[in-house]
Amino acid sequence: MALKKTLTIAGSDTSGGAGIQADLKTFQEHGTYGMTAITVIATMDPDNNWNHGVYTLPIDVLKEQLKTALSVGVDALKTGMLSTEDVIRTAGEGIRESGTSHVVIDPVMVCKGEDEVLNPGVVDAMIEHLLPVAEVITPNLLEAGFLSGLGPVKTIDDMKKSAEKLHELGAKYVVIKGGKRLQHEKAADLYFDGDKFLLLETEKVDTTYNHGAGCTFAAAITANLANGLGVEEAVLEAKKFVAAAIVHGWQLNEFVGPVLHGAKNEFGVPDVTVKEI
Ligand code: PXL
Repeated sequence: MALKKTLTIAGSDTSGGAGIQADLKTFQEHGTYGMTAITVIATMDPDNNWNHGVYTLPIDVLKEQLKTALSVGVDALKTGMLSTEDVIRTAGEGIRESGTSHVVIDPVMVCKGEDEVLNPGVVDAMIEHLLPVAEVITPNLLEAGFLSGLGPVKTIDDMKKSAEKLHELGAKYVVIKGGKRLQHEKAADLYFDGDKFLLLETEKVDTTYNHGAGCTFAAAITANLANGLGVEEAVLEAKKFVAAAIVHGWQLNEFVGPVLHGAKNEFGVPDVTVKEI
């Protein structure tokens, strides 16, 4: 059987809920064949409040991985945590040279709970190397604010302005994840295709067990694109997938609760409403 092939260029989350671990689990749940190019290894310190260590792999090791995976050929790929300008440039060049058209850029700049941007130079590098190859970009509010240069994004109106800017910068489709910081009564994400805005809403879930939600959402979009869905449908289905995963988030230890990547297939999906705004 020929499976659709998906690739994640991202960091390893040793705790298993986010990063390439989230991506592979999500690819698998969508029946695609997942491959990886690992950029960094993230560790968490149980003796220091689960503080993250981020260890960037040598750039040649990333290049070898990209050569391996892209020589196979992929139906869709995503990026996640790219920790340095060098890593971003290498990923961007690899993607461009591969000619892959289904490219989902998840511009990870901070891990949940930590508000330091990985490294300030990454913003400009993402604009230069990743936005132009992005079929879909999936920033959270913070990342959308940095990339669009518009500063803090807090409202649906701010999200719309930021989405327009990211589209101008080259991303064909923009999906801004509302998350907890959004001033809105529902959990809402904004979709912009350069023409129309859609608001995707679910009921807010009162949980802190949502580690890996962003990676899982972007990975589900990637797998849906690989499976031949159009972008709008790929995003809507991915929103259902991640909403279910958040509803069934669970406690891994005293520090972290990951989403349940397989929740949609096991338990079904919560309601997602879509309206043009
Ligand atoms: O959730 C963002 C994220 C992405 N990638 C890796 C991570 C994290 C957060 O912990 O560790 C590797």
